[in-house]
Amino acid sequence: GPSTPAGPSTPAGPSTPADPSTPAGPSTPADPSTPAGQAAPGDVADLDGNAALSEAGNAALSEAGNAALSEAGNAALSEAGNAGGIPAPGGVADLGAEGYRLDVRPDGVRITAATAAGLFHGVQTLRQLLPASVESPAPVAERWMVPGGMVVDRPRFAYRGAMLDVARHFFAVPDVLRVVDHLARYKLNHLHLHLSDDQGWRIAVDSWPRLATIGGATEVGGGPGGYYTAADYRRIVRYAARQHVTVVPEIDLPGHTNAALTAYPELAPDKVAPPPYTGTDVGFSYVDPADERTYDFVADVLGEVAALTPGPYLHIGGDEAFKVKADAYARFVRRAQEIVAGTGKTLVGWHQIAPAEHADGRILQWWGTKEDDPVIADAVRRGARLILSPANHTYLDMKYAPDTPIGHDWAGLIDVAKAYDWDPGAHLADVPAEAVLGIEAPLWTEYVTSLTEIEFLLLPRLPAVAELAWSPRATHDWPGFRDRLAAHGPRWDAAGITFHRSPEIPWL
Ligand code: TNX
Repeated sequence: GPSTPAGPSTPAGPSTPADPSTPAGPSTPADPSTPAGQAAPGDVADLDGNAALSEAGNAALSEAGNAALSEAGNAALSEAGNAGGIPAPGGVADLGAEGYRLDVRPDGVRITAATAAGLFHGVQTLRQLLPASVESPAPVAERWMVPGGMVVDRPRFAYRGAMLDVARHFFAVPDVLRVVDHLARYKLNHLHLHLSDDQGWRIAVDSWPRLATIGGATEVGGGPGGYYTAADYRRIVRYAARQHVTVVPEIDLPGHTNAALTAYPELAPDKVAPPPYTGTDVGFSYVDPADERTYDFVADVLGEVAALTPGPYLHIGGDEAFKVKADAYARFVRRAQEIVAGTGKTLVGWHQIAPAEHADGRILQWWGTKEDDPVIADAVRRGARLILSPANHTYLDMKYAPDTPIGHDWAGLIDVAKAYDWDPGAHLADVPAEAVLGIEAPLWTEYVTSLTEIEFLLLPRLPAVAELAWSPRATHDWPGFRDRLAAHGPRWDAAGITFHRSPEIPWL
């Protein structure tokens, strides 16, 4: 209720090694109960050497939590340990599908959740309450002290994501897994993979094999490119699932298809294979919307990708098909929507598909830079839901500042304050907050060639995106966020993670 104490350890003070995703505070309707035994402000739990998570009666949940925690550091965790005398809390129903309750008392730590995802998120918060040295890949001799208190926390939005463009430059599986780690750390739960574009096709398709073998052999700048086999892709999906991250595959249609056309010229409007493309222009290519073979291709590809994908979403792109006339484009999108419906997946498309006929359950990913878009508002009235990726706030390929060595600036410069300074629930005129499924920060990679560069652009902006996606509006507070974020520099340093030392942040 409104009078619920957020807890003495609510990670909000500059002295707390805190979660940039502010846990839900006094305004949250989520707190199931006022805890019977509240720890006093000076309390700590000392987890030295024998920390373990246990959840009475649910081995699967405690296993998930322990796996997450054991990755965090050097202590040997065992199921035998216990969270001491902390009383079992009341019900977990109000914690929802992803919420958790974290109790830290002198005799131990308890994380309570209704689901494995909730427990996992609770462990991420606990991890941030531990000293920065736990992030070191090498064992460290240090006592693990956690500030005492109680946190009840659950997300504002169900969809919290980031996108990696593996088409402009190809990134091998280990790089993608590392990006998953970064998402999970900040309680983001979707990784959108942009799997095809003019410069490369990145996923093996049995029924159209040359897409990968020929279409995958290029990238921006003329490098060797690459593609994921089905086994590679499954490995990414499985790894992500263990961290409660859902992979959202995108096959960009009908534009951004030059790589596919080099492999299968019958899909091209003039039936001639174009040369491979290694530049950075957009909007010049498209599959022939007037040829039935195009729809066979779309059905085969989307069918195979759907079959590889346990998650609910299938993204069909739809952006920047500048050379396709509006009516042909709308007919193409309608057929693609029908094909996706046939796979049983929920369709996501860039917001350019909005004018095409509505399809049940469809989700538009909005990447505009204004705060008023009548075409989108109209699509929402017809039943579409939105993933918000405002390019001037969430595009991680934008430069931080004029002197940032890599990145675009067409949507403006995005420093951390700019990334943090918007409200997903009230961003678009005439779009109610209920239509917003969540937010996503895309990283396009025309100018990004390595994991180091990915991390440089992700961090420290990704935690800003994560806090907007997770925390209630009532806790939105730039000075507080800035100070909490500062404590993450030493954590990234300890973990060997590259980040941009944004001058706005008072790094510790
Ligand atoms: C626009 S945003 C694109 C991409 C580019 C990006 C660069 C969108 C759906 N399309 O093709 O990579 O700008 O910022």
